[in-house]
Amino acid sequence: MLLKCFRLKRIYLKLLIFLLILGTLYLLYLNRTLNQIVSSKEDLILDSENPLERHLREWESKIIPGLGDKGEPAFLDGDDAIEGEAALKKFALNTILSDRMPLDRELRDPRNAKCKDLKYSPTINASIIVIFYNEIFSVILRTVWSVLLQTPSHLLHEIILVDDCSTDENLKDLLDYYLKTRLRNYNIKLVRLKHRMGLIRARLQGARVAQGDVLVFLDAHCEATRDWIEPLLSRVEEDYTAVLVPIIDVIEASNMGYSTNGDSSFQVGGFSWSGHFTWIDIQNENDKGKVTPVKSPTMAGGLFAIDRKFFWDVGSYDEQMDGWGGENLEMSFRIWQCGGRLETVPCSRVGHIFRDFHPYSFPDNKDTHGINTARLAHVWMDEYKRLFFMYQPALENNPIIGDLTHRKQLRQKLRCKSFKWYLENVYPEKFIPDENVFGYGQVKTDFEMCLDDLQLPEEKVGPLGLYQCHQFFAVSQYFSLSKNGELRKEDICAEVFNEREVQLTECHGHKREQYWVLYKNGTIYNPATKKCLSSDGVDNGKGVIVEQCKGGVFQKWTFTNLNKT
Ligand code: LR7
Ligand code: MN
Repeated sequence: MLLKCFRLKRIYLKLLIFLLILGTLYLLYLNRTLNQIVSSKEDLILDSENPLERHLREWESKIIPGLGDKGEPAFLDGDDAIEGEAALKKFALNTILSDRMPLDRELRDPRNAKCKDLKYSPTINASIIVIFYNEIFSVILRTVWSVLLQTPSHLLHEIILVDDCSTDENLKDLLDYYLKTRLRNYNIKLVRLKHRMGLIRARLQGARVAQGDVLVFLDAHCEATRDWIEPLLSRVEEDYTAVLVPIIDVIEASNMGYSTNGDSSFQVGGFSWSGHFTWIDIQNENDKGKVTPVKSPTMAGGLFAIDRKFFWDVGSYDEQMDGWGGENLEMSFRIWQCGGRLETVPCSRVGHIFRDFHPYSFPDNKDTHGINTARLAHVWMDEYKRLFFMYQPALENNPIIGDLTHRKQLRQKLRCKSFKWYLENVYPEKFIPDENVFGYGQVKTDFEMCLDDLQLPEEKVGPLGLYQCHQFFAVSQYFSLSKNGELRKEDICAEVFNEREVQLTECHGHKREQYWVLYKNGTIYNPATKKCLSSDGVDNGKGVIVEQCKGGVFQKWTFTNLNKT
C-alpha cells in the first residue's frame, strides 16, 4: 500500500516536473518574443538621433492600424488617394497605400475547408529566397513579415533577400537598418549583387548561399497565408523530386485586396507555342475541392519549392539566361523530362501582386523573354521547336541567343527524356497544330485571299478574317483543322455566331458551332447551322461568314498541307 502510494506520488511528481518544464519553456518563448520588441524599442531610444531611425519612425507613424486587415481591399482619402492613383500609373502598384498598410497585416485563411483538417508534420526546413529589383520598400518587407508570421520557426531555416543591384535609395541603408533593428532576431540574409544580373541569375546567387533543406522562391511582392509551407515541405519530404507550386492568389495592385478564385476551381500551368506561360483551369469535382497535389505541366516561375540538392542536381537554371522570362518554362520542361515532377499544391496558398506592366526597364532593351525562350527551345523541345520558331523566326539561328553547349551537355548527362515524351505523358491535352490533324497552314481561296486572325490579341475574341495571302510564312494565316473538326489556332477556335458571323474564341471542345467538316471539293461545312464557310462579299481585312451551301469560288478553300485520312 505504502509502495503503491509512493509510486502514485512519483507519477504526480513526474507530472509536476513535466508541467514545470513546459511552463518554463513557454515563459522562455514569451520572453523571446518580448525581448524582441523590448530590445528593438531599446534600439529606437538609443538611436533616435540617427537619421535612418528618424526616417523610419516618421514613416511608421503614418501607418494606419487595421488598414487592409483580413485582406480586405483598402482605400485612402484626400491627397493620399490622389498620390496613390498617380503611383498606380507609374509603378503599376499603389505604393502609397502599401506604405500606409501595416506590414504585418493578417489575411483571411483562403484555403478550402477540407485543407484545414489535414495535419502535416514535415521534419525538414526551408530557405526562403526573395529576389528584388527596385521593388517598393514596404512591399518587400510585407513579403518578409508574412513569411515570418506564417512559418513555424522550426521550418524556417532562413530568409535570403537578393538585391539585384537596385537603384532605389530606400533599398540601400534604410533596408539594412530596418533588418538590423526591427528584424534583428530573425535569420535574414541580404545579398547585394554588384551588377544587375536579371532575375534568373539573382535567384541562383540566392540559392548559392542557402543552407536549408528546401529552397522556396518568392517574388518580392507576395504574402504567405496560414499553413502555407507545411504541405509544400511534406510533399518534398515524401518525394524529393517533386517541385511544388502553391495556389497563387491575386493581390490587387490598386487596393491590395486579397482575392481567391473560389472553391470550385483552380489553375495549373500550361504554355503556348509562342513560348508564353498560360493558365489551365482545373475544375473541382462536385465543388468539393481537391486537397492533394495536382500534376502541373508547367509553372509560372516566381513561387515554388524544390529540394535544395535536387535543384542543383537537375540543373538549377540556365545561367546564360538574362533579364526576365523563359526560365519558368525551361525549368518546367527540364524537371519533367529529367526525372522530376511538377505539382500544384491546393492547400498551400500565397498571394502575389499582379502588375499591369513591369515598373522597371531592362538594360539594352533586349527581348530577354524571346532570347531565353529560343535557348530553351533549342535545348529541350527537339523537333517541336519548329512551332516556337514559327513565332520567332528571326531568333532561330541568331548568335544573339548565345552558346548552348553546357545546357545540351546537361541534358545528355541527366539522360533526359524527349519533348515528345513530355507532350504524350505530361500534357496530352496540348494541341499540336501540325500533328494528327486533317489539314494545316494557310487556308486559301482561289483568288489569293486567306483566312487570317487579323492579329487577334492573345486570349481575345475577334472575327475570323479574310486577308490577302502573305507570300512568306505568317503566323496570322496559320490554321489547323483538328481531328475533332475544329478550325483552330492553339486554343482559339472558329465558331459561328448568330447563324452568320464567324468568330475566333476559346475552344470549348463540345463541337456544336465550333464543328467543321472539310469536303474534297474544298467546302468547309458547319453542321450546327447547316451552312458553309464563305468569302462572298467579304472585303480585305473583314470577317468571313457562313451562308447557304452552294459550291462555287467563294465557298472553296484549300489548305497548304492536307493529311490524307
Ligand atoms: O531584372 C530583374 N531582377 C529582379 O530581381 C527583374 C526582376 N527582378 C525581380 C522582381 O523584383 C521580382 O521580385 O524578379 C521578381 C519577378 O519579377 P516580376 O514580378 O516583375 O515578374 P512577374 O511576376 O511579372 O513574372 C513571372 O514570370 C517571370 C518570368 O521570368 C518570373 O518567373 C516571375 O517570378 C514570375 N512571377 C510569378 O510566377 C508570380 C505569378 C505570376 C504569374 C503568372
Ligand atoms: Mn511578380
